[in-house]
Amino acid sequence: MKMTFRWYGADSDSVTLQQIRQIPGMTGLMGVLDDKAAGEVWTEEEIKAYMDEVHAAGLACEVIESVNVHEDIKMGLPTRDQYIENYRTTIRNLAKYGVKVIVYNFMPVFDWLRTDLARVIPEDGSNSLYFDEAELGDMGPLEIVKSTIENSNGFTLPGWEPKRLAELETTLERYKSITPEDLRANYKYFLEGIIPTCEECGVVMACHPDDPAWPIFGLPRIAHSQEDFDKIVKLYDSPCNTLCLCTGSLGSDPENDIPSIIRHFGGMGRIGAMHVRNIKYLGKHKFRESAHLSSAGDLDLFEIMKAVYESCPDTYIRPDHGRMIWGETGRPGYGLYDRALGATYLNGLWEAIEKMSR
Ligand code: DNO
Repeated sequence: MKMTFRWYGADSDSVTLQQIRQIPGMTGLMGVLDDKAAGEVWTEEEIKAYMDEVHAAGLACEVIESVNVHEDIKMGLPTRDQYIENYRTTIRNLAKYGVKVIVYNFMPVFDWLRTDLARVIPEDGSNSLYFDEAELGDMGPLEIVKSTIENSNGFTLPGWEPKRLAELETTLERYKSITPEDLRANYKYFLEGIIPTCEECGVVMACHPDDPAWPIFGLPRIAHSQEDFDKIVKLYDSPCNTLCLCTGSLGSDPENDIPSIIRHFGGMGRIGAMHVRNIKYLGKHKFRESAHLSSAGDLDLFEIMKAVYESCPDTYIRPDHGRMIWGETGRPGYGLYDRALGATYLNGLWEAIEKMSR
């Protein structure tokens, strides 16, 4: 298991590389070029500048996240071929700088979605990301986007780039005639376009699950259960077509048995990366993100790490979103302290599992 940390770049992260380097056991990053819009080529110069900075700080960066897929690809528009070509160029460019895994998603319009970015946890006064479907209904898509941007402390959030959101209304309208089957067919077309390139240059694609793990605003969503991912891995049968197993996204639906899903896809060699965090269920389609510790939420992190150990021990892991604690402010979900505690806890579980398995 390689422990990593998400970092948005010196200009758009409240956390520094030096701080990340000092987290025990931290080997590298899941990096991102935060200002790239979906569909744009990530140029060699941009990638090199990011990598040089990361390497100079003594960290590796073999995983890149959020190479976002243009909506025209998801909607199957004729303009998709150009965007797929751009995606191929980005894959080649990233491979030249040592990238082995690309984490992306195939969610229409929205990446992850929450109704509150800083819900106070009454027990200890910290705050975390929170979701309540009832609040979502009251707000509607435009309002939720507006409030997400307004409450993100000035940081852009993954998948919420302003350029993409400017056309929100038109895009939502267009999706009305797209069924989950259409979306899957468009996904297949995309994979047929890019996986041969991945095979050529040794890069694995890892699809992030829908977050939360059910359809929202009537949009088609096809990546939130074992059954969904069974279909996805079959859309293009290649070891380069994998999933990024995000415990908190899949885990937002209590029906998803995370350790068993890890064993299922890990055993097939189809887990390219993992995001590990915990969730506290508060009712149907209502949850908040908790500290990583098993007893703080409803997921069993020991069982999760054990399943990783047994079925995909070499995967990349990052502690996922953290709460805001000790007065820290920053990008919601992406402060330093609680994610560092999360990494330390996961490393502790790992050491115990490893030694007990000898
Ligand atoms: C949320 C992240 C996601 C993830 C993307 C990958 O915090 O886990 O935004 O990076 O879905 O495309």
